[in-house]
Amino acid sequence: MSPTIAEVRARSVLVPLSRPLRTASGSIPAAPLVLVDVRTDTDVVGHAWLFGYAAEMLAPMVALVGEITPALLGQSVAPVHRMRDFEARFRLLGMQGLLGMVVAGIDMALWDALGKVLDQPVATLLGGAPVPLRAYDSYGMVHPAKDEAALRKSVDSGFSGIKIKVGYPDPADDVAVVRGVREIIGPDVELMVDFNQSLDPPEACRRIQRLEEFNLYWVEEPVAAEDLAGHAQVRRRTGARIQTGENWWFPRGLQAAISASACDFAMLDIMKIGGVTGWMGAVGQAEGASLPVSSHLFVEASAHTLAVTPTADWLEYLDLAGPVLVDPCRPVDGYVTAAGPGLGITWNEAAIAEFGA
Ligand code: SMN
Ligand code: MG
Repeated sequence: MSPTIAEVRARSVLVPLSRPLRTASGSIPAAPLVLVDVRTDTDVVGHAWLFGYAAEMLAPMVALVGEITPALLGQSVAPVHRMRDFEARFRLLGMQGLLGMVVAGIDMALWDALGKVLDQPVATLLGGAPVPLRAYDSYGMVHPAKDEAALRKSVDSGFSGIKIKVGYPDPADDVAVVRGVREIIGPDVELMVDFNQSLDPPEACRRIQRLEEFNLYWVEEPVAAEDLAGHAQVRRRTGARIQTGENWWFPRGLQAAISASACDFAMLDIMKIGGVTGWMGAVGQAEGASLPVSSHLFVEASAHTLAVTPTADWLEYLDLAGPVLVDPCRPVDGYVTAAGPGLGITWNEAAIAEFGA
């Protein structure tokens, strides 16, 4: 008899960041997270967390969990079936935005609960197993001189990739910062840059051409996430390897980008792509299109799904939830390995009380 859902609850926290998170499209002073718990009829509790991007999103996300979950009570802890139910229930509205995020959080918490019931990591439930995944250390906008020690520490700790955010008001600053970081990390560490949707296609082409000498591994979100034609235009005109996807909603978001030839890589955000279930619906499309897949944020959950992704490329190491977790997922020699059972998420209740929002 499979366990059933007895209770779903959500709480919100504002978690301090280990490093400032400044992007060309805004800064994030602290991580606004929604913590989702799904308790089963056998009193196993599945956990997941969601990134709200802005503190003012926390209350509506918590309220949304409360509004949409009564219909789940008594249903089986079968995340794929529950996702089908959500898809049918919200067909007219469409699942994106805060609703998409909350549905994904419930999905992740259900997978965590299932793993805990079966005492298996989610990667194992998915037919694989936790494996070491190469990770890149992900920074915001940096100042090479001020951040040199941190950058050197990242490389010395084993990271074989570093990502920085660019898109300064003055294009010359992009060049100066990328040059400075390349000089610090050396020629053998992969360097990715992320414009965070800050440019229009002509400006993106101009700026990318000025960065050609630095052997970038990828150029991420040069234009607005939803401007797939713009991404394709920049990719065609510059020859740069374009990364995008952190803002795709559910697997069809990936499908649209593939149809538009928008990118060379796919970056799946396990919240916006629809949780573990959504991620697994996307990876076959990525494989069919020969798109290397990297994760976006969500270190703990992504380490499970990336482990069973046929075209797995990089795990993004940017820790958001660590302060509210017992035993957060930490990189070892530049690699991250998923922990279990479930997604390996256990709350640090004292920290949650401290950071409650
Ligand atoms: C990013 C965006 C928003 C919050 C954190 C990080 C960034 C990334 O686009 O790719 O890490
Ligand atoms: Mg990004």
